[in-house]
Amino acid sequence: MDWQVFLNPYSQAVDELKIKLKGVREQCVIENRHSPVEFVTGRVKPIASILDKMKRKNILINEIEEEIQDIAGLRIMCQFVDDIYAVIELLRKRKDLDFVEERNYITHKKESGYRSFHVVVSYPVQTVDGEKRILVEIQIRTLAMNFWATIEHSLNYKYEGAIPMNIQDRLQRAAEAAFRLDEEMSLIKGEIQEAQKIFDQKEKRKRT
Ligand code: 0O2
Ligand code: 0O2
Repeated sequence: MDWQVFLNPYSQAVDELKIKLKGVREQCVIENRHSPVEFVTGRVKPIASILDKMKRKNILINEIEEEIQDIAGLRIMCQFVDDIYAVIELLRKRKDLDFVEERNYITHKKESGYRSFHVVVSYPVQTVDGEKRILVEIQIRTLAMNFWATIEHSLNYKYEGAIPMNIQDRLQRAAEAAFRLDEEMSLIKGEIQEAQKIFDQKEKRKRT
């Protein structure tokens, strides 16, 4: 298996989608509209993580293209829960990707307390040998969900998946606090957006 050759289209897809999704924010900022996209990150899954997942899920090397859906991964962070659904609608309308699967871990949060909306899309990459469609996982979450998931991910790494009970309890409580934070922010969404519009206009005037 030549990993460099295999992963190249995935890395191309991540780079392209990062630019395209950041473009959504740019357009909104230019047009002085509220952007449902706060920021975008992306990565190609490291080879060691692909091998781990193959082992854990009994996936053969010739099955990874179909069975491992997050070799290319994008993450879209939003300010408000409503923005997540706006982003999903926006993605659904795009002509450069097709939805394959949706996983709503917001209405169905994971046992760990994890919340996010996952969409798996099929994305066409133009290669020297023609078009190649690959699967890309897009995770869409609020800043609060991202904060929680980032911390939980590091703790899982530290404890190699066996987080002590007392810390698990704390994480559960932190997840509930993050949920309440999202709810509180939604209640004053109008106020916040108005303030941000005024701020953005001021910033724009400074630059022109
Ligand atoms: P900017 O100008 O900082 O917004 P790249 O290839 O440069 O696009 P890179 O370095 O591969 O991106 O990093 P990654 O992990 O894909 O994305 C990190 C981006 O997320 C950076 O933006 C960070 O600034 C941004 N980011 C991280 N945390 C926050 C946050 O809490 N709020 C906001 N608004 N942005 C955050 P860039 O691309 O460097 O551009
Ligand atoms: P990375 O690169 O570290 O993010 P799975 O069986 O859980 O591995 P599945 O069912 O194919 O994967 O997909 P799922 O559950 O929709 O998405 C898995 C990804 O969602 C994980 O990727 C995480 O990014 C995120 N995720 C899912 N559950 C949790 C959780 O409890 N805590 C945190 N912090 N993140 C979660 P990986 O594989 O960890 O890769």
